[in-house]
Amino acid sequence: MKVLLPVHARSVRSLGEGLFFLLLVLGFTACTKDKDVVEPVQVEVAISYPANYKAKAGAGITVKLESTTGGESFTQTTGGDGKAVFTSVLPGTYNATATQKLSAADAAAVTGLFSQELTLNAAKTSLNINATENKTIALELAGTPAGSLLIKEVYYTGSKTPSGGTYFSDQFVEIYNNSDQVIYLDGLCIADVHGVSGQINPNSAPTDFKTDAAHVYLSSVWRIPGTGQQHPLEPGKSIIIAQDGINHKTDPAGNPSSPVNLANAEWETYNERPDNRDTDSPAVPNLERLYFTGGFDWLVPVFGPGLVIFRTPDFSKLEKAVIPSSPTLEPRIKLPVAQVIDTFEALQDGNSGGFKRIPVAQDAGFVFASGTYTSESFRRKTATTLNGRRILQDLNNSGSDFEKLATPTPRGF
Ligand SMILES: [Ca+2]
Ligand SMILES: [Ca+2]
Repeated sequence: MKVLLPVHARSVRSLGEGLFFLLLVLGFTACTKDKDVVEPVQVEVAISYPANYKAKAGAGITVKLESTTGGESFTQTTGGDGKAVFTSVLPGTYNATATQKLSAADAAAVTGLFSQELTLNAAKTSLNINATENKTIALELAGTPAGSLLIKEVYYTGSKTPSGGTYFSDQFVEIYNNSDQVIYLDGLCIADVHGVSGQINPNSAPTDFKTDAAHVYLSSVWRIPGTGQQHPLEPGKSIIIAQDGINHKTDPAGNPSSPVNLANAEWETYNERPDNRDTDSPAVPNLERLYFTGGFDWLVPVFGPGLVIFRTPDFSKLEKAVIPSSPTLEPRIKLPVAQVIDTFEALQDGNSGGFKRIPVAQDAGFVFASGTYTSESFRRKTATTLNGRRILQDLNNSGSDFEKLATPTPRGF
């Protein structure tokens, strides 16, 4: 809208000027209103496979566009050309994801690499979709066979003390045998993945290693000791790894408002230091500390950690990578994704997808808590129960595999 300036406006004071500004404001209001009318756009998502797979395009793959601000969510299936067409998408910020579950036979046919059940994932987060941007989106599906050892529950948020203070020493990770056979845990490693969990500070930036889909970069690494068959884990059973293996509710060094007693944890992360700042609980054996870049204990981000469990033939042979944007910090351990058994990723909030640290093929999504020190915990969903043994869901997607609990349930089942 054009606001015409009366010829005599400059000589007019008070009333005339007031009227002019009124017109100006009305004019702007009208313009803004016109711009608010947004037209849905057509979006085409093309699904492909990695170059080393046998198949090039897959039909019948479910593709999802999900608004990051809640509300709109669209699902489509790919046609024979590997494309899914969404005819009417409201402009906004979306996460685009695709998932394909393959039987052992299909996995062999599609990949030519794996001949066991496989879930392939692809994701692009925080895409700004409008009349000019992201009308065509390319997603590449990839995956690795599901592990039989799984991260079952992660409690990272910490708790509030009775006086409103914050407490984080009660964090724990539970690991579950999802197979039908005994698994020996000797040599199993657990680590937190380098990178911040979201826009926590104005200068928070996604990890420099984000573009390397072939490795995860580890900040601190712990290992279950043993010679090979000293620590069996029965099918359907789990172990707890505690930051501190104490009853956090009753221990004098604990927090009466903590939701957990971890005095019966199988393992704890004891960070031996000259000042003895980390307590060594005599009742709970200590993991081996292979690499450490933390503070006085293995505190994982209360805003949401990236975690991996893995085995590696010789830890000392893993490469150490300097962090490009922080070369003075200790380097991170560069682990090939092929050695990863399972992952968990939590970020600060639903809009933090751009901060993902774990490659999409290993973990297509992420969870988030409603805040720090909320006592909230994340537990893997049960897929089915077979002869009394729970088989937990493992689609290599923390966002869909885990559910948020109001309070942790260490060894709840
Ligand atoms: Ca500790
Ligand atoms: Ca101990």
